[in-house]
Amino acid sequence: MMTFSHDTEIAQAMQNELERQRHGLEMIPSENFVSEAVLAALGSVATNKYAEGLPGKRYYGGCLHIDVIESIAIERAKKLFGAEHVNVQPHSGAPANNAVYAALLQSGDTVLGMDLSHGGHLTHGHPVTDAAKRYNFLRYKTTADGTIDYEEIESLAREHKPKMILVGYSAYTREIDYARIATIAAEVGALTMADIAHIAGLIAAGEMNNPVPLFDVVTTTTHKTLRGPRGGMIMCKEIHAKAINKSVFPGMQGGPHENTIAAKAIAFGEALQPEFKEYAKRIRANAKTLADELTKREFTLLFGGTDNHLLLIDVSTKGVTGAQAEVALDAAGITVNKNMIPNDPRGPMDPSGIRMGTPAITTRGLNVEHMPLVAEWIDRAIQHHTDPAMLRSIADDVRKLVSEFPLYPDLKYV
Ligand code: DSN
Repeated sequence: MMTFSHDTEIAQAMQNELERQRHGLEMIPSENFVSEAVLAALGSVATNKYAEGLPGKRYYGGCLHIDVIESIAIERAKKLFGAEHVNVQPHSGAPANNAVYAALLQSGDTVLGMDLSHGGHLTHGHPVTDAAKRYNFLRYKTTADGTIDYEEIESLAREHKPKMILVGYSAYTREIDYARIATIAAEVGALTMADIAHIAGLIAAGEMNNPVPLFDVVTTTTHKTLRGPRGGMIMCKEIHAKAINKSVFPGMQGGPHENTIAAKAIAFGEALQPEFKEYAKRIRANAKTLADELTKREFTLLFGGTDNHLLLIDVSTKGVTGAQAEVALDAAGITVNKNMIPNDPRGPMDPSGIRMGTPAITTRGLNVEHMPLVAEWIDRAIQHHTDPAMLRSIADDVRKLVSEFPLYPDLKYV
């Protein structure tokens, strides 16, 4: 077996990370556990190869086999999402989004995207990003009852005539009406872009609406509900293919990470199997049941619940801040992240909310029958957030439950 156990510093830290993943409930909605095949591809010899360019048109010799790998990744992605054109080279979600902007926009162009605190993403025009300096992002918000405000999008679109309308979110829990967005965009002559990073696996499995047939361009990461390696991907109409390819390379990136592309191909192959449809159904069922169980325990769920894999919760109604809840849950063996909520009066380092999701615990093997217990632990940890003994005893119970679902049982770094 190939190993780096001779590098004791890294090996020990890696073993510690493996144990952390094994012994806790991983509930950050953007994380997951890849298959052993995906893990093996990431550590494969494909990492040695430079392959700037695209399959069949490379700037380096020796790309014969890499071309096979990348072509399979592209074909599988096309089949999964019904895409006309796919570029699998973006290193991750943010570079994928920036490559799309560079391909399809001119400096100063107006883009409509959702406000971060209402569920959007930093790369959708938050003022701290580079893209926000280059383009004129207008940010729409959700309504008071917690749905996307399509009427606001429509009126902002009519008033400002954006070059692009952007949907797809990282903390929004409801289904998206892509057809309605496409109609608004057609009326004002805007391009349509969806960032499906969070829900790509649910879309691939047919569990949520698919924007790919309707939209000009769709970006995603491959490591969230899609359960692949950390990485990005762009899907688009054939008409944009050339501009997108050029923008990824040489516009933004150099050599593609072919080990990651091999891992993407394997993950897409897994997502094409019938078992993946069952997995996606279970993710949603777990999220819905957890939402119901937390609501019974008087938690305040934003957007009135969930249609997808994630929950956004206002923990201020429980007398704690998002950061306090995150720290307490961590001590109880449950990993979530603090998160802004719509119109949050608090700041991003200690907001009013937490965000959690079910993709990783579903991969682990938990089902709806486990969700009342998970909700009970979350409730107890937050109520007793200043009681280390209580938090430790929850962590012990968590550890007992997850040990029934082994994670990478043969893996060992030290
Ligand atoms: N950082 C990711 C998330 O957690 O949602 C999005 O890029």
